[in-house]
Amino acid sequence: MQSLVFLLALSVASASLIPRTSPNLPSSAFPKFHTLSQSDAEAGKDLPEGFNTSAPHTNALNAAATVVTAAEAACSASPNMRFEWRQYSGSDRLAFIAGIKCLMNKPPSGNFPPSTSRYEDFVRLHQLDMPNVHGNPKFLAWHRYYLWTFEQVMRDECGFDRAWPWWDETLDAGKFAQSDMFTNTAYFGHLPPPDANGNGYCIESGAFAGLTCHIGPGSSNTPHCLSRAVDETQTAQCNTGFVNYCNSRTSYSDMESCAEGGPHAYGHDGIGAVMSDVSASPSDPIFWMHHSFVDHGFRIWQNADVADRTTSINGNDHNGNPLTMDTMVSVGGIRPDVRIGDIMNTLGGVSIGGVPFCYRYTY
Ligand SMILES: [Cu+2]
Repeated sequence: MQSLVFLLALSVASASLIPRTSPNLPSSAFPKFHTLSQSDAEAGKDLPEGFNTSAPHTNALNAAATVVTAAEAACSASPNMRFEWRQYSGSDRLAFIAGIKCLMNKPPSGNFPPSTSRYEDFVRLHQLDMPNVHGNPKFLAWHRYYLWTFEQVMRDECGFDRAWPWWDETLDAGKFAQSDMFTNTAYFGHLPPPDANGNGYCIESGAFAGLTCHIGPGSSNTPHCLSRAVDETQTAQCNTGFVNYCNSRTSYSDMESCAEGGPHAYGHDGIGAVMSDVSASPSDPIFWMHHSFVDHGFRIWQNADVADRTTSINGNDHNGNPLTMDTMVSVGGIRPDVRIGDIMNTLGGVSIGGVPFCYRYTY
């Protein structure tokens, strides 16, 4: 027993002497998101078979679409609000950052090796699901549920009890680095431009200074520092015109293709380095803010025709199978598998593991 105590004391003492062992990987180590320019999108280059103007949505809920369920009525009466960062109070912001740090300091579940924390469970899940949930229309539905699951786990396991934030990137397009999310040292840490070789910098400011990422890059798992390398010409593509253009597409799968390759991909690549890693980008906590923006765009598209666009879907999954409202969406058992039909309406109030799926954006 005594020797065990001695060994523990020795390891604690030596831990503080160990130099930081998380290398700053070059930009080339991070597999970038494939981007689609607005002009190519407007020319329909992402849609080789043409625009799906007839919008043949697979509508499994047609008969029920006009019936407002009790769950939906209850949810609509008092939904959970997602507040834009600028409307989110200083105390809420700090609680949100603390919630992320709490998950980083919690042990992993053991279900997502080689994750080293509860937070990295989510990164590993994303890495494992990468091909299934990117580059096809399942992307928006899966990431909606993934973000919601992250929220629930922060609430359940870290006691987070505030409203959830979202980020209106259109207000920061072309000047992400000036946002106080990055400039205020209480939040996400700075957003530096790349060095002379085009590589990112390890983040040494903010709440996540010195963070080591153990998942990624790509499908590998090599410890590396949380790094960023902003390209504001790319963040400029997260603008209202591009978002509105994508949302002018009437079929779900056409809109999805534009949103994923457009503002979504430019936001990732624009922040750069770890965020530009398609597989393990959730290693950078700003991922959750970026995906709240992507989910917001999806919901705004749905709002233009709520009756149809929350009850139907189209397009094919990664394996070429048509998406329907009964297609299952999985978050690796962190929360129950759900039907796409359960999460298409953010105000549907469908009970998932006893918690209603129920939220709306402040605008
Ligand atoms: Cu993703």
